[in-house]
Amino acid sequence: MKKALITGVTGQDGAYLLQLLLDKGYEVHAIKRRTSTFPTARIDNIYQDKELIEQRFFAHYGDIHDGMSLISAIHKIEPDEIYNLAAQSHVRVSFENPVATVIDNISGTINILEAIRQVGGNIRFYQASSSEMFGSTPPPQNEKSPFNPCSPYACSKVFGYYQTINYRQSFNIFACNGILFNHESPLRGETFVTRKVTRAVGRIKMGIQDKLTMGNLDAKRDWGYAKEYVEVMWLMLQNSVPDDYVIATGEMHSVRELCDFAFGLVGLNYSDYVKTDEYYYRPKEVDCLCGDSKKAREILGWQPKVKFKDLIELMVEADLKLAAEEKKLGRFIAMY
Ligand code: G4F
Repeated sequence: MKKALITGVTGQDGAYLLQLLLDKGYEVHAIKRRTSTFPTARIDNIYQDKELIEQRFFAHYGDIHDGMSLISAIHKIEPDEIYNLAAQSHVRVSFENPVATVIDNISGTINILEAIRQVGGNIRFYQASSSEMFGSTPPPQNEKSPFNPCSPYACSKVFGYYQTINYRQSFNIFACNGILFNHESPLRGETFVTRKVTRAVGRIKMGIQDKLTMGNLDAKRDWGYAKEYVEVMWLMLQNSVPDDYVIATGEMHSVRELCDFAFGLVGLNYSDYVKTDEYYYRPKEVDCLCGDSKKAREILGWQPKVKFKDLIELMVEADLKLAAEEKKLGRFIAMY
């Protein structure tokens, strides 16, 4: 049975990847930080499955900042594959907490790579790199496009990207970068733009929210479905050679179009509800991201099936149900 180790398992991508690997018959291990409340909402379905938690899913206390704990976890688990998904991933927050963001994102990557080097063996490594690294480089962006990072988050991701390549070249480690463009789902954190909008659409439609306060409506992004994007993380590690891949849909839409389409799905006009506030603007914006994932299509045989409209539809549908549930429970506190 193949064994995988995931950092960041409680995030959106971690939850989908965990499910994917379990479905493929893997034994999956995760590094978990101690917290006083449970951060496991996205993977509670796994915890409810007695067979899985006794035999195929194991969470170990550890910390990506603590290289020793990683080395001992890797010694004990002997994973075939490691997926590094742990990060402070919110771009605007990275301007407020630049040092913590950079430390989190850089030290996790270097500690895992160094642990792999020290433990030895044939462990394959996936690094969650980001389209934010392209920053102000105009679209379409592919593996050959220059990086022009525009935030502390993006700068930290550029470091992780090069560190991954450096360990591949220096120590022959099977290490890959997935340069993922924005990827969303009903599991997306509620402060990222798609989910913020679809949550508001659900709650406004159910009468438990009245306004939505947003930042820059003119920014454009290439939004794909997170559940499909974790499949390509796995595919990268199954290939015969390690490499770096852009993962994207190749479609670009503005935040304004997102609002228009999402509110329109429930028969509302977004301009009646959406207002903007400087608070949500970034000191430096990434205006347009749209990826060219030809290399992944040709080499890994991956291509996205769910595009912008289907994605927003499935998110609005899920968030309408959630808002109906909240209404039933009497949870009328206005968000945002
Ligand atoms: O949803 P966002 O916060 O995502 P962003 O900054 O593009 O980054 C996300 O995708 C990257 C690529 O996969 C990841 F690396 C990163 O970790 C993260 O997951 O914002 C998207 C756009 C931005 O241009 C932002 O300025 O939406 C604009 N926006 C407008 N109003 C807003 C808002 N973003 C947020 N979060 N909240 C707003 O009210």
